[in-house]
Amino acid sequence: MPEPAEKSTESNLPTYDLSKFRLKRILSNNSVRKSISLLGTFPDLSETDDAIVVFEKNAYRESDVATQPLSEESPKKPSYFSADLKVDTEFVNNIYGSYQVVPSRDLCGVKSTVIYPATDKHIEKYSICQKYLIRETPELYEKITLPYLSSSQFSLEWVYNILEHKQETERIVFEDKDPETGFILLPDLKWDGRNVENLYLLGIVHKHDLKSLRDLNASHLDLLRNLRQSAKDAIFKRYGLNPNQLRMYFHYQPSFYHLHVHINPVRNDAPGIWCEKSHMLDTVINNLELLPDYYQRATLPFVLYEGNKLLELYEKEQPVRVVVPAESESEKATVAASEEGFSDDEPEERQCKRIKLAATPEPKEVEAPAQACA
Ligand code: G7M
Repeated sequence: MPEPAEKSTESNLPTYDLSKFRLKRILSNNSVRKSISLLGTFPDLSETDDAIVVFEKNAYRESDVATQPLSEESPKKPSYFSADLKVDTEFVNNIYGSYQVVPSRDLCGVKSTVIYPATDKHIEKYSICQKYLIRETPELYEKITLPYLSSSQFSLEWVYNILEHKQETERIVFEDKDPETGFILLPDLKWDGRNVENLYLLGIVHKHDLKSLRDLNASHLDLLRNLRQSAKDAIFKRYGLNPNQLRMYFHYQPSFYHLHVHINPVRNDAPGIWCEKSHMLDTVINNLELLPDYYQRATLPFVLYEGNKLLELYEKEQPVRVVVPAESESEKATVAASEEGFSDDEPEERQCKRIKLAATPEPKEVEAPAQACA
C-alpha cells in the first residue's frame, strides 16, 4: 500500500494510475461549478483503500479564443478557432445556431484532484448534502467545537510539508520567514495555475499555535497586517493584479486548523466565498483594532453538513435539524402580561395588543423541510 499522500515526501509519492480508478459512487455533482466528486478505489493497489477523484472543467482563458498570434514574435498559442475544431451542428434556426464543438487536445484539459487513501472525513467533506447554520458562542466553542477539533480533524501534514519546504516548494510565490509575522504564499490546490482571472492563492502563517480566527487577538495584528501587505505586493509583482481587486479572507470553520488566508480576485466567484463561511481579512484586522479580544467574545456563525459528527454533538446541546419555534416575542409579551398583570398606567392600545396575542395558537414542533442535495 502506498504511503498516504499527506505523509509522502518528494521521493515517496503515491503511485496510482488515474486511468485504473474504479468508481464506487458519485459523492457530489455540481453543475454550476462543472465539477464532480467520485468515490472509488485503485484496485491494482488495494481493493479496500478508498480514493476520491474530483474532476473540474477548466475556466476559459481569454487567449484561448484569440484568432491571431498576439504579436509576430510570439508563437501561436492553442486556440478554439483552428482547423482542429470538430463541429457538430445541432440545429440552425433563422439567425440562431446551436453546435457541439470539440476543440483541440490542448484545450480539453480537466483539472483533477486525487485524495488517496481518503479517510471517512474526506468522504464526508466531498459528499455535500444538507447544511445547517450554527451560532457558535464563545461558550459553545469551548464546550463543543474545541474538544471536537482537538480530537478529530484533518491531518496538517500537508501544511507542515509546505512550511518545511518538503512539498510544493517550486510553487511558492513568496515567503517571509519570520516565525512570528511570516508566512508562505502559494497556489491553492484548487487553482489550475493557468488563469490569472481565477487565481487562488493561500497565505499559510509560520506560527503553529493559531488554529483559526477564534485564536486571533490584537497581539497578532502585526502578523495580519504583514500578511495583507506582503501578499498584495507579491501578487502584483508576480501576476500584475491590482491589490484593490483582491479578496482576502479566512474560512470559519476551516477544514484545516492552521491559520491560512484565502486570496482570489473579487471578480471571480471562488468556491467558499459565501457570507456564512468567509471573514474578510480587512474586517478581521479592523475588529481587532477596535476590540483586542473580539474573536474570544464574538458569536461566530458557521455551517455544518449533514453527516458531520460535530453536527451530532451540537444536536445534543440544542435542536438543529428539528425546528422548535423559539418562544416568540409575542408569547413573551403574553407571559409577561399574565405574570405582571396589566397596569392601569399602560396605554389601552398596548393592553389590547397583549390580549390579542394571548389568543395565538400554540406553535407545534416541525421538521425542517428537506432540501435537494447540493
Ligand atoms: O476551508 P479551509 O480554509 O481549511 O481551506 C483549506 C484550503 O487548502 C482549501 O482551499 C484547499 O483547496 C487547500 N488545500 C488543501 N490541501 C490538502 C492542499 C494541499 O495539499 N496543497 C495546497 N496548495 N492547498 C491545499
